[in-house]
Amino acid sequence: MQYLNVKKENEVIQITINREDKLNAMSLEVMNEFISVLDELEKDSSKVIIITGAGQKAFSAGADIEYMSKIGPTEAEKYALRGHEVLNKIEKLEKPVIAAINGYALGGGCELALSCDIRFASSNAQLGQPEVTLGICPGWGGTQRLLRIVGPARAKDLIFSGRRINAEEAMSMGLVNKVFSSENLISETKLYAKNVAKNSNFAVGISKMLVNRGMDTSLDTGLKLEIYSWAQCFATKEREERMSSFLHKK
Ligand code: DAK
Repeated sequence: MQYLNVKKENEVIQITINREDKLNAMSLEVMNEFISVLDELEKDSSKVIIITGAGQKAFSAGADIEYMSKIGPTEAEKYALRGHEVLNKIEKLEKPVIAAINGYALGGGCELALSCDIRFASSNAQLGQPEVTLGICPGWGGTQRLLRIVGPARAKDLIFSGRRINAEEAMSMGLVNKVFSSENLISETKLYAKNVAKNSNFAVGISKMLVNRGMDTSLDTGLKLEIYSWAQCFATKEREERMSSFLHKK
């Protein structure tokens, strides 16, 4: 891998976008590497994924503007499809994905973080959807995922103004879950990930699916889906073992 650094620590995988000199902007190559890594992670025994950016300055400054400035419609279509494919894969992966936002998360970088389940930010993080300043609207799900996370009024404020917000403001609107100092962001994120990894990955994975599906369905349908999913947990050996351990005070 040239643009992604993938590190495995027990059941936690850390993916680092490795283009520090370009503030981890995401070119087509970065997206292609994401597809390969995510395809592997779908099948392997990892339990929690962390995504971050190389260096202290950026999670990702977004889509690669230099690359976009040179391409025609054929490449643009490929780029658009790849971007959506990556973000949809992250969202549908039956394992929690945490964005450790260590600086700028702008445009496509913010959209990448939005496709993750949980967002932790460093105190120097800056988030935003500045696409309108470049003459485009958000294109990797920003209008849709931001809306679902912070609500329409806040999403419109961020998208129409293109303004950057700091970690504190992002937290006040529920865009990030927690803020840590730059030095502690990765260690705290790993600690959190390790704790999640101790739980049943089947139960965590199915819960992720239920919450995601619940955002786009009626309460009645969501509750029915929960009943069937809950019942499925009873087909797992792990559920049996975990309940038995509790009863035997192991
Ligand atoms: N793309 C390419 N290179 C970038 C970049 C980007 N997004 N952001 C920064 N860089 C590069 C700079 O060009 C510079 O490269 P060199 O000149 O050193 O070779 C290097 O990274 C360092 O950047 P700066 O010198 O600008 O660093 P500063 O500290 O002065 O400023 C900054 C940091 C983050 C404020 C600034 O770099 C900045 O404003 N960057 C652009 C942020 C931005 O507008 N991001 C949104 C990009 S648009 C699509 C779907 C979605 C999208 C596109 C297509 N389809 C459906 C096809 C998404 C669009 C976007 O994300």
